[in-house]
Amino acid sequence: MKITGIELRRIALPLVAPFRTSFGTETARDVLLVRVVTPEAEGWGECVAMNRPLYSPEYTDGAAEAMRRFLVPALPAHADAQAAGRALARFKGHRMAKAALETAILDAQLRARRESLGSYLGATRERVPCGVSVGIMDSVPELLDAVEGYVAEGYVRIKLKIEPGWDLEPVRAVRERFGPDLLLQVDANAAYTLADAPRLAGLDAFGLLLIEQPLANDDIVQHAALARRISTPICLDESIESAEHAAAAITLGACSIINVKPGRIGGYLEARRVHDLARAHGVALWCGGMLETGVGRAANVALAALPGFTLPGDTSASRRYFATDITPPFELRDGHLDVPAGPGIGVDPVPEILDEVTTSTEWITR
Ligand code: NPQ
Ligand code: MG
Repeated sequence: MKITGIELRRIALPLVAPFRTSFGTETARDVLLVRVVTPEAEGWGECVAMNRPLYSPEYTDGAAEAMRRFLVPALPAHADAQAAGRALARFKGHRMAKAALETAILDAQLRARRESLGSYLGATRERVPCGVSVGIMDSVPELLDAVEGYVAEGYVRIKLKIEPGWDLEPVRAVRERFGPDLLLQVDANAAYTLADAPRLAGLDAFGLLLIEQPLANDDIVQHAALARRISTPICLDESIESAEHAAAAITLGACSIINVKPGRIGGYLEARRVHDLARAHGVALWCGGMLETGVGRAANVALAALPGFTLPGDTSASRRYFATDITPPFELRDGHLDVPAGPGIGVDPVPEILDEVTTSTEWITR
């Protein structure tokens, strides 16, 4: 496939409400989109980097710079997603930047041959059950109201963001209010250390599905030690940046569940590798979220339809985050989202909406 042009586009989308995690409070999403133009079709990719390196070392301006300076110039004139992935592999890190570029190429390639991303990846379902991630709040009553709203919308699983000072009390309150059948899990975004093991063991009483990334990004070994001291299953997010990391974490006993975010691990091809590996080892998977627009959300929903994704993901409806999405909105029906069936990622940005939220555009040449 000949790549005739690559456009970077920055958009700004306000969030419907501030989203607070242990690493900070976000009120808007500053997103970098990649559009790949070929003679047969166009393809879209969304870079999931935040505009500050609070979740991982990548950030939006850095991803754009990596693309324009190193990644795009390294692409062969003719490339499919596999060849692009190989050409980018010599550059260390920058997985979110690589993922966005590779996904745009994959989207163009699949649109050209009229195959859906779900079909290409090996999806076995037409719709996926959805969970929702609930931010840290100022008070427990406020949290209970938020959870009640999401349960009423149909979300089949609730994830509470936690941090030291906001953990046992909110979890106990939600468990008491919504009962033992609510699928409930927590995400610390790396806010604890192994010295907090006694406090984290206090969560064992609440029947949680899992605790996500309690310790630091590079603490895979310490997660294995923690796993021996608590009974809540450990799920890794930030720590897993590749299939190799997943293999190491599984071997060490650092996690029994993995949150797969294609952006964090360098793309959908690597996500399929993690899927196959984890499935072979009996490690459960679910698809995470990075407050994606419809472009990134569409691709995540396709991935979440693979057979190894046995837990509900953070693949929430568009309105969880945005009053107006740049694609037709993803809407929850009976707690599920439909997997797009059209070619490629199966959705297109609405030109008028896209133009309205665009803050800059730039063509990069090879
Ligand atoms: C997680 N996501 O699983 C992340 C973290 C996260 C849905 O909980 C802007 C951009 C704000 C990306 C906040 C969810 C974000 C972000 C949180 C990612 O750890
Ligand atoms: Mg997480």
